[in-house]
Amino acid sequence: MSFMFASRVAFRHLNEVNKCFFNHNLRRFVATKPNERKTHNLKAALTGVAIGVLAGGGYSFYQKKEPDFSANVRIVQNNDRISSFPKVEISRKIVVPNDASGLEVTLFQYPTCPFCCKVRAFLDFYGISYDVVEVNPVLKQQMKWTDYKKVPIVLIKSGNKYLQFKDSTMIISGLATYFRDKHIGLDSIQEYYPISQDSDNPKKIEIMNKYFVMDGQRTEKALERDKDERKWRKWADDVLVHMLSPNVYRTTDEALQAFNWFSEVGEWDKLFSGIERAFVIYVGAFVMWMIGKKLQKKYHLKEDVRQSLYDECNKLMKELETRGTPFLGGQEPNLADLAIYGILSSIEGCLAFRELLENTNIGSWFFKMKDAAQKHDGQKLLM
Ligand SMILES: N[C@@H](CCC(=O)N[C@@H](CS)C(=O)NCC(=O)O)C(=O)O
Repeated sequence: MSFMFASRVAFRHLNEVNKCFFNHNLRRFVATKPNERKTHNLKAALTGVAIGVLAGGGYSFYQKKEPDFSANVRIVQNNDRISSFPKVEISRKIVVPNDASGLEVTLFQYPTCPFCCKVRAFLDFYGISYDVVEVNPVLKQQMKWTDYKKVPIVLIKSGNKYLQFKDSTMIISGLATYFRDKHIGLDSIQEYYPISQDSDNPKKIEIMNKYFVMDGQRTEKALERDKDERKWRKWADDVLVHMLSPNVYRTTDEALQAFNWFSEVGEWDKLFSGIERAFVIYVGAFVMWMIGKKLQKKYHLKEDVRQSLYDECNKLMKELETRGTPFLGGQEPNLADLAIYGILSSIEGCLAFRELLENTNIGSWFFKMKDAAQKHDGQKLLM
């Protein structure tokens, strides 16, 4: 394995989705199919990557310019649907008694991906039963049926077909729209969320209106509430989420601890052989520690990255104090509470989270949210 290849793999692909703690493109380190994996490939990869990483050759990717998305955009109808359920194994079923949604939902996810945690927070709070398909983060065989290459993705049964809801925010807004007004009909939900696609790079898509929950008959007051809810949902996606990687990977020890936790929660012992798992954990932790430093600069976090995380969480606490309500939604959590809770829950097993609890009051809100989600408190709102 050449130096260039190793450094490209280690850095460019790890950076691709830098918001996620573990960038799942480490798959290229491992042979293409489980039964084709060969130890010598792994050794070669390990050596090559180690050299690439240590020499720092992969840093070139940071100089790459982000493609200018708005330059050449076309709007396409969001009507992704498939006629039969893909041939994938359901990893587990979350069955909620008295599920009032009437929906058949399947969530394709990585367990510690913050965007997947957001969707789970929503589904759990509203007491929606769903099937989970754990996607192998390296081989991604479970995603072969779709052109969308990210998780979460949700399939919803509608008649004799399945609708694809892509992007955590759209999944939540789409379902919330449906619950607000079931007359809209499941099949029509996607129409509210057209896709803007970069003509030069069709894989680069953005879902329009994704923060909007649709409903034609909103009162003035409700419209104001919706606006506030969107503001905090956007804050969760655009600000809070960027606090995570630099904090979770603050030191090499923390990065290693985080990767061990991902391995435990993601049951990597079932996905990888012992040596592969150790490889992914050690190399991944090291690379993400380096990327965490870059992200700290990119998002202008303080020298002490913990402080930036505390500052952002304190903004939420201050807002709740000013409002005098337990949640941003008032007496009940709204979509903003659920998004923030979901994102933070993705680091619950990390030192950064424990220290966040010790240094801010966010725990009082966070555990109320956890309780509400676990007890499916939102179920009554659907009845
Ligand atoms: N905007 C998307 C972001 C989703 C995302 O970036 N997911 C990451 C995992 S955290 C992913 O699937 N990356 C591609 C990969 O792992 O190959 C959302 O909110 O759902």
